[in-house]
Amino acid sequence: MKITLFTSVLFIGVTILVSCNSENNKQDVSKEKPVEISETRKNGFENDTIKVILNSNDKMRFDKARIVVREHSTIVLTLNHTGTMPVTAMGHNFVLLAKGTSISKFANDAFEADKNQYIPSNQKNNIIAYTDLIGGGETSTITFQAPEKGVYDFICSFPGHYSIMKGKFVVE
Ligand SMILES: [Cu+2]
Repeated sequence: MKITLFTSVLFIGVTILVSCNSENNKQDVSKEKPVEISETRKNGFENDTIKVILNSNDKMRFDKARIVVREHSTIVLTLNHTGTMPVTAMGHNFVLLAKGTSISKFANDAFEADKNQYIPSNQKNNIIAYTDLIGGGETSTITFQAPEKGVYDFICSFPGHYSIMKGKFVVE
């Protein structure tokens, strides 16, 4: 008697389980949608343009410690120098470094590159993008493609500035 009851319960249980599964399968099929290809995608890149304004000043500061952009977007970055000091005393630039670049090593090499706006030629492979070196009242705008997803460092490579003038460039 006990065995019969157990078998019945088991049978009912299995029946419920099977019917639930078939319900789920039906729902899954009805939820399927055709794959849509966005018209903004061309050659694998989205044509989104992101404008970034980065200000710098006579107090040796950027106004942003973190810049967040989307993968595959085109970045139009404008660096402003809102101060009045000349480029020789308080020059600023924006240098976006490739992953794995040693900031201190880069800055040391940049120190030697006074003839080249403090952009060290031996570190070209470690630079994703950079602006002109500017003084008070000046502006430099650059356009570049966002690198692959990840977190990158940006600095001002003017001698002595990188320890304060640095931030994270995040590609999501
Ligand atoms: Cu600077």
